[in-house]
Amino acid sequence: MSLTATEFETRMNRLTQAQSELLTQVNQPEPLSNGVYTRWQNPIVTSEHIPLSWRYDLNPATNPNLMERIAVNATLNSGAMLFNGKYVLVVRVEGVDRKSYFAVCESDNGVDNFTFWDRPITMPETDNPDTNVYDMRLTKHQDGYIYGLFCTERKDLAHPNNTSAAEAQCGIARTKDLVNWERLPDLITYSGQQRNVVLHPEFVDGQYALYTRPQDGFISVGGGGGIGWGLTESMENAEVKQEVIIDQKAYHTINEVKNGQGPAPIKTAQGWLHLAHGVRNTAAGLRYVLYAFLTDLDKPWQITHKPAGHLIAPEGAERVGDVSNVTFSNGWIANSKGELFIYYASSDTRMHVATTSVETLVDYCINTPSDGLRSATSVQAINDLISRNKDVS
Ligand code: M1P
Repeated sequence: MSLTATEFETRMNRLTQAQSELLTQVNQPEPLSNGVYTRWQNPIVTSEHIPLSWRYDLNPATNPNLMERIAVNATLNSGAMLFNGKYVLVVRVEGVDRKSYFAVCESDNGVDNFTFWDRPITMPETDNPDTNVYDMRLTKHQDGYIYGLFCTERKDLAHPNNTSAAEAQCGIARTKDLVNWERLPDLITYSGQQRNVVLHPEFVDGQYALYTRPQDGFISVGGGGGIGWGLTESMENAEVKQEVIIDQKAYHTINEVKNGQGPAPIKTAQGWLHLAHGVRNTAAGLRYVLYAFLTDLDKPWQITHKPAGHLIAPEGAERVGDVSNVTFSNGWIANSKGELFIYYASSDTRMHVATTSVETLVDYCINTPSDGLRSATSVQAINDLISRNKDVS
């Protein structure tokens, strides 16, 4: 039984109306923040934000019941930048077929009304086609290009009979307009696999600088891991011959299992401001949280300040999704007023925003005690604070 013409039109109107209400919904900050950052109440990009014309065949002759033909499972880990005065996200859109692709959406104010551009990004491929691409980090580099570094995942041919065996490497593309992308050869490193690779925005010693994340396997970083650092003479044939670990994973911390650089760092007078994710194990599985740190202005590979623990961890409804107990960020935007928009995904399912300022986050990095790695040192830090507070009253 097909819909009548009137029923088809009514359904079309209802779908259009529902999406229009979602896209024009005003977002509000949470009323009381921790003083470091403020979460905003509504998720900013969900699968329901994806344009109807990407999901529905709108022709009554070929889709008389106006069924969704190509559904979207999740909108997650998004690169971010200011572009032509708009707050722009390059969203990882995951279809119900489990394939991810990139799509650009924009907002005037960075906190609501994110609307997708006409079409998803058609990302060119190398001679070795990608099975899946995801988690793009955008870097507006000194050389004039906007680079998108992302994970390209392919079947691990060393294990032909294991249909879960995958290999992650760093795909590289560049653009000037976020629509037309030039695909460059994948990054060559001498680690088994790579994910969470990020391009530093400035040349260092006349070379391109990369934050890497060497890993032995697809999920497990194994004996490797930590946030790495390496230089390459060109991005056209990027090759990091030597990786050094600049932020180790460490026992009984938020990044005991693994970690990874988030977006490209932001330059401040006090150093480079970084956001990263840390992963620990729990009886309920892995827990992904976000943390911040500062590196030296002239030596971006040297950490100068690193607060203990997480900056952002999943809360409330954020805790549940396709991969629960995850916060992940690969995009943030500092505007000309120094306001900072942290874009993060919860539980590999939808996008959120938290706002702060660059100045506030630098203060947080410099003045939050670092991790003493033992319960006794944590108590010592609290006692020091209490003592100083007694002098205040
Ligand atoms: O599922 C959580 C995250 O897992 C991976 O991150 P990492 O490489 O640090 O383990 C990625 O697949 C990421 O996309 C995902 O959000």
